[in-house]
Amino acid sequence: MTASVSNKPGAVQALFISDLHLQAAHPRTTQAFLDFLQEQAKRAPQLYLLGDLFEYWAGDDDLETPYNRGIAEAIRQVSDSGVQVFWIAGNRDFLVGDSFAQAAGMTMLPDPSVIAVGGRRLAIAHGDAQCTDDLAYMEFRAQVRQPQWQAQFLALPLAQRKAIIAGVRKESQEEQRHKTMEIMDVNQAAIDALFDSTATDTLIHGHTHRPAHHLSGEGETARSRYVLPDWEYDVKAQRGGWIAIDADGAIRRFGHDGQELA
Ligand SMILES: [Mn+2]
Repeated sequence: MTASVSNKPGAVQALFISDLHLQAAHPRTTQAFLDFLQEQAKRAPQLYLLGDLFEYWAGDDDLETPYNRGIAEAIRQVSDSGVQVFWIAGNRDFLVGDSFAQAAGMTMLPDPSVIAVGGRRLAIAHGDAQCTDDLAYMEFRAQVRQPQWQAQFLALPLAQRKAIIAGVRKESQEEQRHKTMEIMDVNQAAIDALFDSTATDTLIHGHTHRPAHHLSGEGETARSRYVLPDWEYDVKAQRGGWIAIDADGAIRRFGHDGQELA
C-alpha cells in the first residue's frame, strides 16, 4: 500500500497564497509564512505564490540581504522536498527575476496563466491588471513592466533603487487616501475579458485584499472568482489564509488561523 496521499479524493492538490507583503519589520507575518511552508505547503504537491510575496523587491541583487535570502531558502526547502512551486509577480515584486527563482527553486509564470489542478482548468492572476478603473495605476504599470524601463532601473545602485521605491510607495499611499474603494477594486468588464480570453470559468487572484468567493451566472455560464486575503499577523486583528484545491477539484478557503471558511 504505497498509494500517494495526493491521489486520494479530497487530498490537497495545490495551495494558493498572495499579498503577504513580507518585510523584516513584520516578524509575526514572516513567522506565519514560514509556519505555513512547513505545516501546509510541504503536504501539497503544488504551491502557487500569486504576487506581492514581498512588500517590495528592488532587484535580485537584494538576495544578499539576509532576510531576503532566508525567505528564498525557506521556499527552496519546500521545493527541495518535492513540492512544485510557482510564482506570478505582483505589483510590488515584479522585479523578481531568474536569480531569485533559482534560489527559491520556483517556476515563474506569466500573468494571467491557465493551469489544470484537480481535474479543473482555471485561471490565476495577481489581480492588479484587472483594476482598470485606476487609470493612474494602469499608466504606471504599463511603464514599469517594459523590459527597457526595468533594465534601466536595475542598472542603478541598489541603495538608489530602494530610495526610489520608498518614494513611490509613500506617494502611492498618499494617493490611495483619495481614491474610492471602487476604483481600487477589479473592474467587472476586465474580469469578464479575462474569463473570455482564457476560456475558463474559475479564477483565483489576490491584490485587492478583499477575500471572497464571487459567483456569477448560472449553469453552463456560471463563473467563480476567488479572491485571496492579504497577510498581517503583526496587528491585533490578524489577517491571512489561503485557498486549497483538492485532488477531486473541490476549492476550499482557509482563514488566518488555518480554519476552513464556510
Ligand atoms: Mn498587489
